Amino acid sequence: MRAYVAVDIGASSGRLMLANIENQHFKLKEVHRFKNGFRAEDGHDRWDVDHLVKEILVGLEKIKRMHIRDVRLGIDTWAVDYVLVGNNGQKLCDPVSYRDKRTENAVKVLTSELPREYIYEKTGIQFQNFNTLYQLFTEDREKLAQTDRIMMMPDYLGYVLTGNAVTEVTNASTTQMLNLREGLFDKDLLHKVNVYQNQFPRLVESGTVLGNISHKWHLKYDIPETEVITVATHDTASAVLGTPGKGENWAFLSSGTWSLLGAELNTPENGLAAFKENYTNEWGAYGTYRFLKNIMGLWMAQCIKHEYHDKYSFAQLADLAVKEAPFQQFIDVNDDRFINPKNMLQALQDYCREHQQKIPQTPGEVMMAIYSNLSLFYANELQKLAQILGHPIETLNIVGGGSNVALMNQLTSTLSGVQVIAGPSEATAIGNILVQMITTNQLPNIEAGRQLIAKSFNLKIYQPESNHYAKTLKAYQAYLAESS
Ligand code: LRH
Repeated sequence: MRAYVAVDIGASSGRLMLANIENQHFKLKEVHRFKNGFRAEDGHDRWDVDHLVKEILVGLEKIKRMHIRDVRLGIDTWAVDYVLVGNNGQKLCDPVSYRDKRTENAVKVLTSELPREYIYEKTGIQFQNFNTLYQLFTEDREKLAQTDRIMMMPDYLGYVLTGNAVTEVTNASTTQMLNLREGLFDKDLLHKVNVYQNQFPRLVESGTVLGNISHKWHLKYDIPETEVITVATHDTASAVLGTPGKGENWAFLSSGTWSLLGAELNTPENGLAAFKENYTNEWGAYGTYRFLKNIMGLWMAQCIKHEYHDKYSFAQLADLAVKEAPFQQFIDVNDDRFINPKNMLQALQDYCREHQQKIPQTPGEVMMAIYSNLSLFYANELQKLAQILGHPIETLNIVGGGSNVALMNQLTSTLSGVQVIAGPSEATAIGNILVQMITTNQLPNIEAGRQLIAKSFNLKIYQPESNHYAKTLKAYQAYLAESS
């Protein structure tokens, strides 16, 4: 039998996870973990993609040493970033990170030439400076002219490994360049940013067999026979697939570097209310849409942990936070200054100073400020989500690393009055593997996959603790309205 492997690469780390179904339970094991991050080079923050390819192969070597000879493998990464490939099949340069400053004003400039309503009506995608549309808008024109192929990050990794090039839709939709109605790249938007349809490899759905890892890699690395399957290559798409949501009225919160809060829909929702609230309709696997809002997420905590020289683990930071009182200050966590500040702690404290909010000082105070304000933001967005969709949200499924932070799960449940189901923390790798299993007929469909997940993982349930924060949420909403 073949083993299933998920390669799940986020902004700060990547890993290879080995999975299988044993005694009707989904089993998952981490076999390799490596660091990721961007660094300054040639005036931009860039990803080291050769490092990512190498680490995938090193992980596969470990798997072979476990006497596994036959592997199926899917790759997911963060969205929006792309690699420019020349006509010799090689990358022209290392890709620029979406957090790079080059797109700082790009939405403003581009939408002064093409109206927002026009772009949203076509794409249903939220306006974020870092979307591929704006990255290409600010891209080096000379480089673009030399570009044979524009490849999204996970598609590029699959291409380097197999030699086969595709553009997978869940990730491609985050470019803000796909036309919702036509199901293809939108010609007007491509034209606006000086690229051509034929620079993108053919669009494919999640669950397409890409091909085997090329012979040349077998010469360099002692790896198993490996067939690559193009899964839901956008990590958030995989995370939503790996969320054990039940019934009709559940929402998800994929809580990692970003917090992505929303609902899975069968038809996109790109009406006026969604436009005004800047909700997005990213394409999902199996004809679904991820209707969601991007929230700054644990990125803030990750940066601060780093700035404390990694003296504390995340668990220790959470323990310090619990000792502090919540809601000592209101912070709009989606303020642009937090996207890529030189120093996150400084940015947070400056924000509080400028907005006459209490300045958090100790690690516990700082972490509590982040956790309580993320929870407030989630509760506020849950209300908006219910309003836009026109039905109440009964359950919020929190998945990803952030689902381990009990404090935030409880605060979110109490603030929103919604039951929270936390886990699994590895939803992204799980969603990646579920698509591989469906593609290879090990599972009939995603519903069966979600049922399997619900019974295989220990999910934690949080109920609202009376309504003693109802006033706090109202005050926070008033604060946001006033300060925007
Ligand atoms: C999360 C994520 C998110 C995108 C962002 C760029 O990792 O993919 O869905 O908006 O990164």
